Amino acid sequence: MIKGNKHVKINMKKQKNQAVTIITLTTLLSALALVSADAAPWNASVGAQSNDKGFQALAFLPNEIWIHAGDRITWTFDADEIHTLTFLIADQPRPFFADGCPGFSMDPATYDGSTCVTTPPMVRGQTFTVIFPAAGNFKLVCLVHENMDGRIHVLDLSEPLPHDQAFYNEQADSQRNELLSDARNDAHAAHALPNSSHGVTAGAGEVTANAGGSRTVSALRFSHGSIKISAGQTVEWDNQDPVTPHTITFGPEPPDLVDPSPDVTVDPDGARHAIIDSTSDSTHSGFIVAAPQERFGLPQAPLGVTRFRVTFPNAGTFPYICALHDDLGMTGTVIVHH
Ligand SMILES: [Cu+2]
Repeated sequence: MIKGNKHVKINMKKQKNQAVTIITLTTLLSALALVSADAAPWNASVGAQSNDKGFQALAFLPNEIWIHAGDRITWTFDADEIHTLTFLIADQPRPFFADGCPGFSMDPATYDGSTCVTTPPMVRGQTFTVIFPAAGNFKLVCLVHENMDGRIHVLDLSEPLPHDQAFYNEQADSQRNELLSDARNDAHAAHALPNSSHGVTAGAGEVTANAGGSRTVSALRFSHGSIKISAGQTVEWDNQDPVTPHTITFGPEPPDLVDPSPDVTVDPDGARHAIIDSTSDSTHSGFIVAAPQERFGLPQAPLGVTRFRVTFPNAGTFPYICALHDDLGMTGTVIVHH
């Protein structure tokens, strides 16, 4: 803007007869300068994790921001767990994250409530900017995680903003610390309650809320990195997380992660059960996950399958993974003695 004004002043000296036009131009430039100084760039982040990636905060940090119409917010992704940054339109059914809105928005995107905006799944280090030209209150969601949302209040320029960027940085820091320490506590409290004496908890977590929306924390670890049993015994995995699915997968990952492999049977109490005879056997639990949350006016959700059992008739060392989170370190071993 300084350069522009200088240029305008030089023009003024050279062409006095166009002074009126130039004064108008100068006024316009000053007005633009005011608007652009006002159209503040804001910053926030998406997700957070512990150093070993085992504890994940599935949250927008912070998840409630007040800005002016014309402002933009740049979100920085901060986790190896995938997230999307998504603004749906009213009444739009939640799409599958890999499909987008459908499709994915260009960076920077503009959102005023009339057209859906979404990123593809993104991870640590990536950024995405959204410009908000019109006043309104907008819900921000992650298409990967159902209990991860926030809200952006876009106010007219005449309205004062309640907070500055330093406030939001502080909010993000304290919410990050709170959520990750919740995840740590959940993991420590999550002692498997098996129906056999050999229980492993496959994931723990909780959904929490503040005035901005829902946040989820997840401990993406098996409670016992390795468990020792005797031949003929059964190990039972239980998922204590309210929303995050996990799998117990011996051998190669099947193409279909949701459903159990054909060898898996169902026990009378609904738990899935497999038998692994040798270290070359493979089996896949399918998603072990809590039932979805109930909503008024909808049919009640079916019971989720939250337990998986494997019987080991023979001795050996049997490594396994969670096919969804092995890249974040969710792996384990069953050691079977004679
Ligand atoms: Cu998992």
